[in-house]
Amino acid sequence: MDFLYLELQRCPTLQRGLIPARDSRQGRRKRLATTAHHYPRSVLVTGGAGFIGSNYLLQAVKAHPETRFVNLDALTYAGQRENLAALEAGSAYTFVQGDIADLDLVTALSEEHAFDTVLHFAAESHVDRSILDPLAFVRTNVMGTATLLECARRAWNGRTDVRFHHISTDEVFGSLGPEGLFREDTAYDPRSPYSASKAGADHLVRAYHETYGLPIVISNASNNYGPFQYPEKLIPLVIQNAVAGAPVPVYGKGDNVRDWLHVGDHCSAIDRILQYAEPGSTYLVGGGEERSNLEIVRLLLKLVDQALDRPEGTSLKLIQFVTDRPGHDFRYALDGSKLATDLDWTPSRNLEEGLRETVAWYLANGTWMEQTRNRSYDEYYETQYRDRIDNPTETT
Ligand code: NAD
Ligand code: TDX
Repeated sequence: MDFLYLELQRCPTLQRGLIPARDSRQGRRKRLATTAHHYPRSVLVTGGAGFIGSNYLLQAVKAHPETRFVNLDALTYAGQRENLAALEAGSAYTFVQGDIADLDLVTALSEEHAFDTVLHFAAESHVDRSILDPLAFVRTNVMGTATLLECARRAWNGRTDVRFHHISTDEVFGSLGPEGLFREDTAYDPRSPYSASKAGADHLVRAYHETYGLPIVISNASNNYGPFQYPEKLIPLVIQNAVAGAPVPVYGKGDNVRDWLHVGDHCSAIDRILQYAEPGSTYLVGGGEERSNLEIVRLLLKLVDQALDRPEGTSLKLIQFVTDRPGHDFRYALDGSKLATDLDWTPSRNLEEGLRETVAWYLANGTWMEQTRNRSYDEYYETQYRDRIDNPTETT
């Protein structure tokens, strides 16, 4: 069973039989340009208390009722165990607080649970923090990934019925100009400590495949948005500042471009890749929704105003152009055709609808935001933004 099954269960159009569920699924399987099929039974999920990991586990535990999931998460500022409270009562899900760079812990967990799958989300994930404190990124993203790989190599000892799936980012490819797309064979050219550390992790994952034959897959995704994203990232930051009537900081001129992917789509792509990608392969996962930062910010402000019944345009005055991010990558954009052709996967969410739902989620989950906005967030915000906001570069 995969996430498509869940989509079919909740989609009235499909339930009414316009696209028969069974036929659709069988048809998809026939079209896949792969002979691989890995069905996970015992999965080590790392970083499952973070944004994407939480969304993945909430879907996967339902979609794979016969699979057991162990979530190893250090609960850094970005991890919230409460996201997954609903899963803790069941026997299919276990939470372990710990560090992926702790070889003894990871070894003990793999002996206890006999994992056949590692789904590796855990990372330091915010570019701005990597500029403030790069070594934390090298430690978790490079050393942590190396530790997991080494543990998997020792535990699996040449087995082929296993998978190590690294969740990576399009940022490893660097910065595009106004034209062109990243492809799976684009040369790596990371430009921030975050993207360099993710590139280092990708290289190690591939090295374990080439050298030891470890059955790995890598997916490099574009910018995600949706529920449970820590408010340091652009979209939740804009929503919360707009709700509070606080300045909305836009780096530089706001003309940098990102390709936005709904986290639910990303999770369904991960599920497809994990099960059907050939060992050793890489897939790019994009949302096909390129926008400049200024376009995204304006759209979000409109959606917040609508959700709060404010007169149209009320929040636009909150936009404040501030000092740019050093080394700010200009544009990310992906060619998703390999994933579409080989594994019959394309994103399903429209950006404006996805953002409207996301705004509604944050407005309905104020307590989550309060819990997440702990002291460390306020300290971080002060360090990252105080000078910028006190010294705007221009105003709208
Ligand atoms: P996040 O920052 O929201 O969550 C990271 C999680 O990892 C947190 O729960 C944290 O507690 C945990 N963690 C951090 N260090 C750890 C350690 N040493 N040991 C164990 N757990 C640790 O990140 P996210 O946005 O959910 O991203 C998940 C993965 O997806 C990352 O690898 C990231 O590089 C990748 N990615 C993210 C995006 C995006 O737009 N957010 C896009 C592409 C790829
Ligand atoms: O306050 C802000 N103002 C602003 O203009 C913030 C936080 C961001 N920005 C800009 C910088 C980027 O061009 O918005 C864009 C998006 O910024 P982030 O949300 O920080 O994402 P980005 O740096 O693009 O990286 C994200 O996508 C790829 C994730 O954080 C990474 O984990 C992922 O790998």
